Amino acid sequence: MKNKKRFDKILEDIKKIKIQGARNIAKAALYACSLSDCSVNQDSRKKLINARVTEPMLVNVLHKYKNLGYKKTLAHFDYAQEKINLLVLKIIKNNSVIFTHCHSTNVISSLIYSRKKGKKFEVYNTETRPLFQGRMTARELEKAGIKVTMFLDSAIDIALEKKQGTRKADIVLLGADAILKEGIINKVGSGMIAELASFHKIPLYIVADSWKYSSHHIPIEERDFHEAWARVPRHIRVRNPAFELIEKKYIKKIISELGILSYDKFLRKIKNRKIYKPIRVHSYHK
Ligand code: RUB
Repeated sequence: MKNKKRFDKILEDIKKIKIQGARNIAKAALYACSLSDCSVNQDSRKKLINARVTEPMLVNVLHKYKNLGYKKTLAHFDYAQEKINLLVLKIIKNNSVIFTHCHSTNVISSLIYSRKKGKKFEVYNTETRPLFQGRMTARELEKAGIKVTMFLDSAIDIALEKKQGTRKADIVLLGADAILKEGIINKVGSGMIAELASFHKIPLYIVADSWKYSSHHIPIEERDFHEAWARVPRHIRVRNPAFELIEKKYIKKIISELGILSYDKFLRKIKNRKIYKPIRVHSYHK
């Protein structure tokens, strides 16, 4: 396949969520960027940035590509994940119940790593309508020998609290699409999980690569309502927001390659880093 065709295919796969999750999207965009050299080709750069608007890691990675090139930028993904794995291993207690939502590679990889290192725990997760990313999570964890129980999104309270035969969750681990000054953005449903976890006194940890940080305003993607109801009767309005903000007050710690840090410590640490200086990209604020 010629580079242009490959670029278009990756772009389409990102838009259609065949490639999903902040990290996979950023990785794929980095590769696509290398195919069309988007450090000079502004049109390709814009197309990638606008493919999923709630993904600052994608923007940060394209910015890094300009300075570091493809291989060095790519190397960051594994470097950060390895660090995160070691930290998550530390906080997981044997025989615990871990709750997660949607499909986060930062979370899943660290759980699989902990399992490989001999930690025994089980995972409760949600199906994550309308696109059911939770099923992918359940399959990947099960394949790695982790006991998984999947719940309907509307059964989150039952999954978190000891109710109707469930165990109380010990911790909640959520990924992030964006880490902002005021809180993180993650898959819709995460806000309800954060509030319920706080109500039940279950600590919520965000497991996320620090390259998801942005000092910009990040728009929340609203997707086509047909994803939620394909043949919706006329005159019924369906909303399909893909993400939502979780205020920092609900977050116990952020686990990134920078350490296990309180929200404010994370922000202080990140402030001095070059990559996080405001990145000027046309159309980013649309
Ligand atoms: C995926 C999602 C994930 C974050 C983090 O949403 O919300 O929790 O992107 O993922 P979608 P990762 O399926 O709409 O892209 O840890 O893999 O970066």
